[in-house]
Amino acid sequence: MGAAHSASEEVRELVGKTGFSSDQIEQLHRRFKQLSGDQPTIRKENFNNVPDLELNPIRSKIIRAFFDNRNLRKGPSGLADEISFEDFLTIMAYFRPIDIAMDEEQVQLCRKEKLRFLFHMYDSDSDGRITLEEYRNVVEELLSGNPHIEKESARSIADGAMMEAASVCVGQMEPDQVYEGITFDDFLKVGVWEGRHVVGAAVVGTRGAAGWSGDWHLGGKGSNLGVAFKTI
Ligand SMILES: [Ca+2]
Repeated sequence: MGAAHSASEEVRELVGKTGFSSDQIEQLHRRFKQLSGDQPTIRKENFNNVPDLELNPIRSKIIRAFFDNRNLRKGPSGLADEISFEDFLTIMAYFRPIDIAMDEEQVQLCRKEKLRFLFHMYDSDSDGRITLEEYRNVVEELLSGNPHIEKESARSIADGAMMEAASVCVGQMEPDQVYEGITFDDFLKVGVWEGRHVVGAAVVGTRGAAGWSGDWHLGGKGSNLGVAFKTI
């Protein structure tokens, strides 16, 4: 942390801004320093040496999510070249477990933020819609780690989910009508994340679910997205 303020003053400010406790901020700061090699910012290359990410089929999407201006709340599209510690906290906050002390409204808000983060992972060109191509892309990548699932099957899983989204959101379509893709509102309506596959289930989490029990986990043990964020 910078030299302008005392460290504790800066931690206090970050507690107010991010909702993390001062202990959590210090713990995350140690990880940030480890990752950045003691530099003030992290670049994409710094993620190359995270062992738990190495085998993750959607590794590139996870790393990209850290630099996505939408997730950093810095703009409607584009990627940042590097992120500061405060940016890092902004991203880590999406992975924070749903707190049992939250009231229903806060839980809904928290879930919506997580879903927005997830939506951005699918909507790779930031145009506000997940097209069939983008959806296929994530599902194929996600299932690529499983030798028993062929590319064709991944494709049909994606196509089936997309058709369902169209029927829920548009209803009966005319023969020449084209469904242009899932908007964020559609995404909330359709519930593509709910158990459809592990990205959604893991990111959204549920109150008290094992994957979210107080650790920086994205996904449970053995899941495709079993990224232990504690190693980040
Ligand atoms: Ca898109």
